[in-house]
Amino acid sequence: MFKRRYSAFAVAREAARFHTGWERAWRSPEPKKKYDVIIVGAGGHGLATAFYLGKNFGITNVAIIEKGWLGGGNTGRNTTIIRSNYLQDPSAALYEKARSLYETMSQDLNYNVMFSPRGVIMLAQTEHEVRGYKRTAHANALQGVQTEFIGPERVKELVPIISLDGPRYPVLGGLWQARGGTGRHDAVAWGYARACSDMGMDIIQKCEVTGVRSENGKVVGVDTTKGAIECDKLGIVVAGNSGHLAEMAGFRLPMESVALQALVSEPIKPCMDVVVMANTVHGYMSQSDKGEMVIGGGTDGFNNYTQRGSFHHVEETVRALVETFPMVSRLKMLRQWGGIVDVTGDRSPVIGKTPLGNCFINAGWGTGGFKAIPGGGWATAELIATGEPGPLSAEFGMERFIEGRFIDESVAAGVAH
Ligand code: FAD
Ligand code: PYC
Repeated sequence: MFKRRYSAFAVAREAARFHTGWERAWRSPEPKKKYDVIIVGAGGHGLATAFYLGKNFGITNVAIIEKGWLGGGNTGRNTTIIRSNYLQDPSAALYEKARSLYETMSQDLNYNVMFSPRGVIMLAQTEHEVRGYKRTAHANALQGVQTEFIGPERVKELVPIISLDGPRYPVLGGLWQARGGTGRHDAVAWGYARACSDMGMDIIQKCEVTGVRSENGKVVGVDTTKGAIECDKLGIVVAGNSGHLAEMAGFRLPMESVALQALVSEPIKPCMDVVVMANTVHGYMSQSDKGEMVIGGGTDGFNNYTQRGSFHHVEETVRALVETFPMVSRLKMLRQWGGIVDVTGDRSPVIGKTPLGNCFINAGWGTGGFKAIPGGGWATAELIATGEPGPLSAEFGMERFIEGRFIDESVAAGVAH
């Protein structure tokens, strides 16, 4: 697949010639008149969908159309937590597939995505949470997902900087997934983009889709800021902008768009080598390889498209973190940003058909779709290639909201909701 492989030998060769020989990682072509498949949105899910269309189904006459820069949406704005400790069987299957694909992603894409399975703890700080996480651990055992409920002493062993006796909520234990962790978000987008480009797919950046053209109940193409482009099949993969794209295509979605924000501290010496999520007080934290503490909290309580987030959330999030890790009170915060997430009522995504026969959608990942990128892409590629959902996405169609067949993941969605 890769015309020029990245390797230790390539790094040495380029060092010897002052790095003059590196090629661009992906091409930046002008759009063709027509493609077999157009994917709208070059975030992780759009790029992964295109990648698996090529890799698993040999479909490479594909354009991925992006209004900004690839990975510049939520994929490049998230806090990179990867875990598969969900409750319901369809979710556990989808998120565990994704987690397992992360394990080999650097090799599969020949691109270092810095997957770091350092372990994730979701703290239990009320009796209700203890019961909820024990239930999840039992469900995960049946699903083949490795998690365990651990007591407060083990939490303290794993996270020496934690305070077990918070001023409001003590730490009563936690749901521990040792093979959860983090990855480098930009690298995930860049790795997929390079692989798609090498397969001959066109990634068209700075090109906004402004309309969806249909005839007799089928999509025939899209209008864009670079002109009209025809296609046989359309995939809508635009996260917080899903409602807009659906409106262009003439249907409505059971989703809301809200801002979710994150912040990082100044870099400090290594002090915490696992990811900790404190869902009751609404804060979470991990430490990046650069030493910054990566911090986040809940979503804004109202719908908006600001890609920024409200200021009072910063205060609430830091307060939650100071309760949990008193040392945070001595940290300076370096920068803050936000993304627009697409939230469904049952906190599970939609991967499915739409009222237009050849138009498919991957959306509704809310605050938790980074971890799902390879699995979501895999399932969406199968859906687009065959026209029918495969085993991974069978339960995730939009019709579940009409049939009352919810996949309730409000506990697993956790801190950010
Ligand atoms: P995106 O990456 O947003 O990609 C969609 C793309 O579509 C964008 O690039 C956008 O520009 C493009 N687009 C939109 N409209 C158009 C148009 N009209 N024409 C062309 N292109 C268009 N998830 C986790 O699993 N773990 C976490 O720790 C985590 N933390 C988060 C923290 C924050 C602050 C945020 C905001 C999100 C977090 N998430 C996390 C959620 C995760 O980032 C998203 O669920 C995931 O990135 C969604 O990927 P995507 O490819 O669907 O969307
Ligand atoms: O889904 O694990 C997650 C998450 C953490 C912070 C935001 N989303």
